Amino acid sequence: GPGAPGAGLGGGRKGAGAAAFRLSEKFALLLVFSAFATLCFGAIFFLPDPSKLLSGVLFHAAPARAPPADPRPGPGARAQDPLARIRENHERALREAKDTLQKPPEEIQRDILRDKAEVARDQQREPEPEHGLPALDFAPPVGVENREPADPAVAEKRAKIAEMMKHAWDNYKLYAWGLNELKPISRGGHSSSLFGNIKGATIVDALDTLFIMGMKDEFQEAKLWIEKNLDFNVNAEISVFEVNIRFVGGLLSAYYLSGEEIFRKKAVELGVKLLPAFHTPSGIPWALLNMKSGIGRNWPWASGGSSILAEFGTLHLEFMHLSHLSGNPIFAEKVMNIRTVLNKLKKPKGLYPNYLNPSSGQWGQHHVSVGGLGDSFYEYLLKAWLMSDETDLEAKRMYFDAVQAIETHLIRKSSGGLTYIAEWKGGLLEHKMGHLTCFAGGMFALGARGAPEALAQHYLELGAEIARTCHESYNRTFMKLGPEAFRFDGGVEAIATRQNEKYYILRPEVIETYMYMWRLTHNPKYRKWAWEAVEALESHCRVTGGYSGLRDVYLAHENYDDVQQSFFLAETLKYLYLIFSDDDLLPLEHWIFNTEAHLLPVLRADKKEVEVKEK
Ligand code: DMJ
Repeated sequence: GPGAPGAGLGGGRKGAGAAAFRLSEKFALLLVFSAFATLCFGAIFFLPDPSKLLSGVLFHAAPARAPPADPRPGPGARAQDPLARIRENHERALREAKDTLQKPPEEIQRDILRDKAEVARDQQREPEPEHGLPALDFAPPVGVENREPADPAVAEKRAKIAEMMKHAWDNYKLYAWGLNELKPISRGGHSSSLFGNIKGATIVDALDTLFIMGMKDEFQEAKLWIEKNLDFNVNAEISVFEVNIRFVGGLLSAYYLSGEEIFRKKAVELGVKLLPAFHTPSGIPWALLNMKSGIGRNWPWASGGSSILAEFGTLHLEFMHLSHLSGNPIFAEKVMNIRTVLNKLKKPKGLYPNYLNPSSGQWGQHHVSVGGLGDSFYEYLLKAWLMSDETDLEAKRMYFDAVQAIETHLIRKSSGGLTYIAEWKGGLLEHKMGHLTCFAGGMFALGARGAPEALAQHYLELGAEIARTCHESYNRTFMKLGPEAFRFDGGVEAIATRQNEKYYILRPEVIETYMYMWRLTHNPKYRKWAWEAVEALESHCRVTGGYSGLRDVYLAHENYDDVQQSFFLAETLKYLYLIFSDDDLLPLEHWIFNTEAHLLPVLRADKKEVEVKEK
């Protein structure tokens, strides 16, 4: 009733008590209203997206490169604590709403019209997927003759790796043909939401490895499947990054090796289907795209609706080739615009944060990583320069500037003498290195070619040190295969301390670094380490139905994850094969490996259709 709150506020004075009563009533109503408003905000921002619930991807949506959740309190704790996260997001939503409201209505209207006009302009220039392609003289590929290594011991090892490929392929064919990946224990198909309803990831990812290993019949059956079944008209959301590196990359590579038109046609057709991902105010593409509707969005977990550096920064090589093969500059323009946006932004301490908001064109959270969420962005800067026949000087400058900042702020040496690359969380270092980060050894060594003479040796040595650290991460496990992430704190070095970081999913990065180090130094230890990995894969990952990942590499018994990842055939086995081949198979001066180990030839300066110039 009306008496109680008034008595509490107004003491004994009757008139004042009544006024206070009305006031407090208003106050209580206000409280109820704001609680209700908070709940609504909570519902808008934190209830799961119903489209995901329907497609059943809610619990599988993390991209291959997303680091596992960090349960520790400390620097990362704010993001982990659900209440803190709710508060943070709520405040951000209010800030954004306020920003918009502060604009005069004409300005808001102008912004909307400008965005719409830009999108419409883009759409008009986008080719129809079924458009014909210009005739192109196919240049025979360099360095694909499959000669036996001169040393019989090496030849024997190489033959063993080809046999591993056959085992992986035959079982995929037997139990999961046409589906994305194989479940080697349950012997069936495995599908990942990363590819939406696109099918056949293993077939497309394996194409060039089959070709290089001389598995001609298998290559032919893969080609036939692609001709008849590979279909991109799917009404489902895909990861633009994953589809680009595996499908576009795999098809381009197969074309450049075999000259078969079907691969060029399919690659360009898919490239066109990916173009709507760039329909954002800044031109920084969405992470996720519905291939049918052309509607894009970002991962719901990514800082304030941001796109991810390693995702939008890993389109460049493939898109430059799409322009080259289609004669349409639109693909190259899209990725060059990403550069323009990046070059306009101020970088904290010269570092590139992992998150960039495609609407505002501004950085999200200041987290920096050479592993998950950042990695292949740096790789593609270096390779863009190499692939342009060393003419893309802007990419070269961006690469070396970034590496310099990484060396200053992220690279450290442990007390035991192991060099590692830590993660940067807004200025605080997390002394953890991911398996994914291990690719950087090869990248530093490959980059030595472009460094000033005084630094070339330094980069080669840095590559060697990272290779040694990553080898240690393998050597300090029971299975002799490396964990997903390892730490340099709490008294350990190169060891995983958290249960959710102890798994190995047949990843290639450590072997990839051995491959570059072998090619660039010919130090026999890299072949020795690669062979240790082959033996470990054979002892612990090989099963009757193919190859499986492991849930804990520190245990004495195998606990299989029951997935044969498509990158095991695209990358892990290809890099192993190259380590035991002579250098004239796929010489590094002629071929660039995309981040899924697919082969793209250097675009010779005199033959290029799309010119890339320093701004
Ligand atoms: C692959 O898809 C690629 O190597 C990508 O760059 C990272 N993740 C996997 C392998 O670990």
